[in-house]
Amino acid sequence: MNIVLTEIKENIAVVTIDNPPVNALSHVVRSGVSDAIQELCKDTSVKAIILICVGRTFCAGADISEFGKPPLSPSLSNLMAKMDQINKPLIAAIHGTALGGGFELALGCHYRIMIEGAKVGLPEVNLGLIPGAGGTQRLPRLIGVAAALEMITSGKPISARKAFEVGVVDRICDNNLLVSATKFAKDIIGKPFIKTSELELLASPEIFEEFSKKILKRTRGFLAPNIAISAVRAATEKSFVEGVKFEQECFEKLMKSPESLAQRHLFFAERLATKVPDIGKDTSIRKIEKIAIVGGGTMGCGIAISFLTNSIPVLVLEQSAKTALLAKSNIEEIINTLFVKGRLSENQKNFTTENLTISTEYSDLSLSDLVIEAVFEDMEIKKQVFQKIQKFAKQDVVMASNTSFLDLDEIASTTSKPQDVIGLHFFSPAYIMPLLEIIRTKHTSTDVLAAALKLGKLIGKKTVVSGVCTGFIANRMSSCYGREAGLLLLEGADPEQIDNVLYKFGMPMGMFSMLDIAGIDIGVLARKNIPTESFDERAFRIHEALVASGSKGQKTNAGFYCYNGKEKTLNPEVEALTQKYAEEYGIKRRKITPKEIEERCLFSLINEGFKIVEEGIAIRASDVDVVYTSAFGFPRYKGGPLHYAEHLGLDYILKRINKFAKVHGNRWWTPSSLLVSLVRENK
Ligand code: T1G
Repeated sequence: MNIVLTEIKENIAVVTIDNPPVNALSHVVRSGVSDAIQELCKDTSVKAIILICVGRTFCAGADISEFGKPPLSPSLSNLMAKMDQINKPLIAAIHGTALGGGFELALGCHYRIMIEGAKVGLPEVNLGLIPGAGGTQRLPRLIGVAAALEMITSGKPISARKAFEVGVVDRICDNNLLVSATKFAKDIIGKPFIKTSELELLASPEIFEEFSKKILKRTRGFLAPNIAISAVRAATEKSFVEGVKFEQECFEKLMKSPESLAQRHLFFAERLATKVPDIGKDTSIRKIEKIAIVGGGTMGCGIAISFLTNSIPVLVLEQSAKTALLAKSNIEEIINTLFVKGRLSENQKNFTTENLTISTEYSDLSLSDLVIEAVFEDMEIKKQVFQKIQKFAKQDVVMASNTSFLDLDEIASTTSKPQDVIGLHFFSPAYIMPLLEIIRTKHTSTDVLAAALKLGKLIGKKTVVSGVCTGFIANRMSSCYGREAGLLLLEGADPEQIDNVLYKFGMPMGMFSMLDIAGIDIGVLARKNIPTESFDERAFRIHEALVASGSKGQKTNAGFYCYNGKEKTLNPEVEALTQKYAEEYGIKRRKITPKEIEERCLFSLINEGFKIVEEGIAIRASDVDVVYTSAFGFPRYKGGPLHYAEHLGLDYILKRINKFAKVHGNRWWTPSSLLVSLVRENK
């Protein structure tokens, strides 16, 4: 199979790239295209060259699997420099998603033609990089500095229509891409063409300072976006050649940065997480087309929206006409808000109203392939719901629970078909949070698990498979992090000090601010359903006392903080409660350093993550990183708790855990045996 094939017809050359799965610009592709262009330049019969790909997409970027390995010539930059010398028009014919180096390859051509529905983008910042093949120099020359800064620092692709509007694409065509590109070539043969690199570019220096301020919040802690700004600025202050040189220097520095290593780790980790050892390409997949959700509360409505906005019809079952109506209006209100914010298309909005069915009759579940219960987090209630689902749904219905920590093996054992039971743990709000924990019970059959993985991808979720334990992966780890924060409160830190340390580390917000937003009562209620020995009740006494006094968080204008409009101040109740319970538990309060706060919260998280892997609850360590970055916003530029542990040094982590064990006891600080063995192996 030729990865790069050249054909010449009627003095138009077509260079076709065929490098599945995404036509990544691997060394073989770069060499093939370079050689092809060299030959075609010499062939005077060739009047135009079309660059096109087969398969699902135009080149989707440099080959990320080559990163960190010795570079192989020609580099993408060498190829782009060669293309810049071409003496005949080069046309990029784009379908699918031309991203990163793929889009840069297209920018290095003189013309671009795109299929309607295709996308182009420079997502390098998602990998902790900046475009490294001239993108920061060519894109602003084509679409202007402001639009280029937005595209490059957001990493978000744009549609063919938008690309045509901003002038980075010359023509949009129907699905006959090669036919359209050939016709376009004939239209431009003989006409003068200009190189992107020769386009003039001017901009005031202020635009860069203002833009850097504008993106400060959303890029906090990330290196690449601001370096991208400096590379685009270089395009306005240096010659093209010097600008490309500056871009390359920045790119190479970022390539070696811990931030990029962390973000590239997550790129592959998120794809690896969908690979389950006993689910192969030939594993049968249970058919799931008709989906029903029992429970139209916050979670049920959020889950319904996740399906509806991905063109999957949903039936929502509620207990009464009143609650059914409420569920319907909640869903419609959220859909409308998303639409007004531009987060949904007109089609998605219309699809939802036309494909949401609300019912109060269990008999309406008779045609459902999948029924997800999203009722109150109470074991008995869930068991009753599963009994009713079995009674009214069809024989091979898949029964899923959205429980966030209850024992799914126990729930499955109450059904006559435990092999058809699975957990689909969405995070609230379900239509926004990217993670879907798929809980595999000891009975879940492979065709059901395969169907859940397929469904997760279909609705754009990052899926991670978890075994059954209290809290599965996400909440089990979060409870350790929360425990240490609660104990530190009793030991002398205050909520603000703890929150500031965690925010400075890179978490989206501190533990107590997060509890106030989510509602302190959620955790208090959850702990009533789990064995008391599975958590340290001292760490949550203040939470319980606050909830008992009505301070449940932002929704009651008081929790760990008091909220008065935009003003947020420490709740004085907390200090009094802290004193009271510290005394009750005989805890001598002391000054606590930011380092201790950070290490106790994060190392407890890391230790639990290693335990989750060693127990086989998570299939692999990188799955834990996917969970914690997607569910709780662990900074992506640190790669997730276990990647971060590797970066810090496992021996250091173990040493500190042993120290905490000495001071605070072994109950919560027994080091994971996997961690211990990894340290021993690394010695
Ligand atoms: N290199 C190598 N492998 C890649 C790849 C890439 N760029 N992109 C995807 N794959 C693999 C992926 O690991 C998976 O492998 C399979 O393809 C399908 O991917 C110089 C330096 C294109 C939108 O960041 O966003 O260019 O698991 O499951 O959901 O400036 O892949 O099957 O073995 O994601 O249909 C810039 C990254 C690189 C694009 C398709 N480009 N890729 O999504 O499939 S840096 C990117 C994606 C760069 C230049 C810089 C998506 C996709 P496996 P998938 P998908």
